Amino acid sequence: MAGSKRETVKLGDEIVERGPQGATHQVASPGAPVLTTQQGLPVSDDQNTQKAGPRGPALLQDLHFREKIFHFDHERIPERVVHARGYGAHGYFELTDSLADVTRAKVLSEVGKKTPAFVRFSTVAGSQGSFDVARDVRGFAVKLYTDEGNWDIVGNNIPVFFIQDAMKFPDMVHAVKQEADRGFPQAQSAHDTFWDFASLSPETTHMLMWIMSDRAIPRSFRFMEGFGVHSFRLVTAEGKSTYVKFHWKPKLGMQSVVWNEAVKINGADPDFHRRDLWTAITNGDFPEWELGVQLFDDEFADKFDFDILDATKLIPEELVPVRRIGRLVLDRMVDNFFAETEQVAFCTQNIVPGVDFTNDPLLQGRNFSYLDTQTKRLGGPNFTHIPINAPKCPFHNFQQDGHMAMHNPKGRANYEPSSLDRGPRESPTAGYTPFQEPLRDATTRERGALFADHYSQARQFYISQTEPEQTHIKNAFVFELSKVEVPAIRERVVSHLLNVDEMLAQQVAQGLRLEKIPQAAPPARPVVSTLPESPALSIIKNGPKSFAGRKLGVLVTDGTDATLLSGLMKAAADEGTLVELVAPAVGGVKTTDGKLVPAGQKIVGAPSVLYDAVVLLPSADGAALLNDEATARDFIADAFAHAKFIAYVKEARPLMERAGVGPSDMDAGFAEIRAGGDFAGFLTTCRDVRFWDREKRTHTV
Ligand code: HDE
Repeated sequence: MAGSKRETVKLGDEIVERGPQGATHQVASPGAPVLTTQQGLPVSDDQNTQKAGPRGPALLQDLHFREKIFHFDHERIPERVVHARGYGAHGYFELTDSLADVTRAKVLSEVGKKTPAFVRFSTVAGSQGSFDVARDVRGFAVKLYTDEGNWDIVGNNIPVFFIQDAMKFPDMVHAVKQEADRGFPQAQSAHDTFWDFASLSPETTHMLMWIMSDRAIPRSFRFMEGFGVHSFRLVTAEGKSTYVKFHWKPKLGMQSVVWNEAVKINGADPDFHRRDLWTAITNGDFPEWELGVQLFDDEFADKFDFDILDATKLIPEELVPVRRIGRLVLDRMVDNFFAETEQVAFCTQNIVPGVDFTNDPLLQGRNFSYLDTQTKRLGGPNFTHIPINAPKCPFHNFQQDGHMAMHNPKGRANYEPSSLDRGPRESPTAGYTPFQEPLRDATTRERGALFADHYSQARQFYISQTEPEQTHIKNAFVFELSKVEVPAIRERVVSHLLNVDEMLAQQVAQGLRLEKIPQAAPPARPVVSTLPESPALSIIKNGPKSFAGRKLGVLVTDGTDATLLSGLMKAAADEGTLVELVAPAVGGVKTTDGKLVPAGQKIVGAPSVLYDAVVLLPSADGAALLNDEATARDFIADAFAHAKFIAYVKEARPLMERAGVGPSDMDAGFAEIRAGGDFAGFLTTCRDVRFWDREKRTHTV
């Protein structure tokens, strides 16, 4: 047959097989599998359709072609209506402190037990193909495959939410997604419909403060906290309930990017967060979080200034400390993105005996939504048969049939009670029983009275931030509202901010150049302005203790000092910092010892926004060569503008000046490296992540 004729040819340094049509293949290793159709029929030619003659029309009888294209045509499933863009990884949860006194859940009682876990991080508003560093909430969904069934903590990286009642979720999501008529903007809240909805819904105010803060532009999934958000219950075998809020605390501390960086990262590497997680896990640098719980009882709930059922409120850690009870480690990437990350189906109603819900009206709405949406998204009720969704403990029931049923009950009796087969039976002792909460009120659509306080905790969040963080919040409001076309919407937002912090409101008004400050929105409940600062709410106050897990971008050229470079590599390895060499060509540079050192990136594809700090190690000639390379100048100018720590050799100074960074700009964020240079000292400085003082000089409008 013509299609099967092969010859061997040389391609570069490799010997490959070439078919008559020119396509080349690696030489098949002995025993390599034969390509087949889905029915197992061996395929003779995967390059050409059957035709009536070499130039003739294609034939419908080509079953291999038909099957291949038919399958391709059906590859897509609906993307998630929210949280469409996400990235998942496997790992385990290990309990370090037992909660057996407050819950019968085995996963929270047996210290040392490792429970398999799958985690999916996501942005909310963007489509599946949008960029990673959108200003947005991040989903932080954890599936624990416990011995008592799957327990999903479907949380976010922000502990509060936009709305209080699930009834408003479709409105809120419609408003933030691309506008209905024009189909843009993608993955952004900076547009009229979002701010229109938000400014007409004062309950969003607290969450607005969070998403205008740097929490919404994390440096990486590895550097963010996670929260269960709602108040849940832990319940003992005797039926005693304790309220609980779940927290995930990143071992690496928190870190975010700055907004101007985010804008540029999204162009330079739309997969910035995915790549970060992939690289860390495949390098064996496994990210880790501690599971923390805030436990409280009805007495605390009754005395608390806010309703614990209101998901727009949090419980300050200073009031109820977070008790660390276990660790979550992500140590394995998926084998197949679609099979696992895309098909994983989280559901708030997946709980285990000993964990239970509260009457939070957002949570109760979610309990309906997730199962419903999975049925549509994954095509039927048997999505639990997909391996990523199936429990890892034994499971038995009489649910049957439906599309793609993979686990089918055996035997005659597919029902119970039955006397014919000895099938599975319910267990009053092992089984889940809902917490027995007395119901007392008449049916209503009212919300609890305390739900009406929309500003007090927003204010508390704002006053708990450091100065640079407050500036970023102000700038974010100004940026977002400057994209809003309708002036009345901008004013409405300022009218709410006046109830949060007058100075903030004034600064935002000034940034927008509002002609006059509007009146404060009338609060539905008096604002409690005495809530104290809560240091736990600031990222900078909870930053890293080392520069581990961060990435240095090192600019090198031919003639880079080999001793300095190896000193840097050693210091970075000691600190646990990743190093990427950025060079004029990806093939690398010849250092002073004559060796060719391969580079990680060519300068044009590696702006400094991709790194946490930079080192400029060119030779004098190399620096001169880069003098007229705009991307090299941007590399330095951006590192400076983004308040990064910068180490340099004296040979780099002319290039730095060319980039607009002259001697008068050199602040304490710069370190000159001399012969035998002290990179360890520089990396210790980098633990502070940025030299924030510089921002006042680089962002003045
Ligand atoms: Fe979700 N949410 N949500 N959500 N949510 C979904 O479920 C919904 C809310 C969260 O990686 C959907 O499988 C309603 C709060 C995460 O697969 C959908 C309400 C929090 C993910 C849905 C909320 C979340 C989702 C879309 C208001 C933080 C991604 C696809 C009552 C505590 C999970 C899907 C993943 C996904 C509904 C509010 C977190 C439509 C109705 C609050 C992390 O079912």
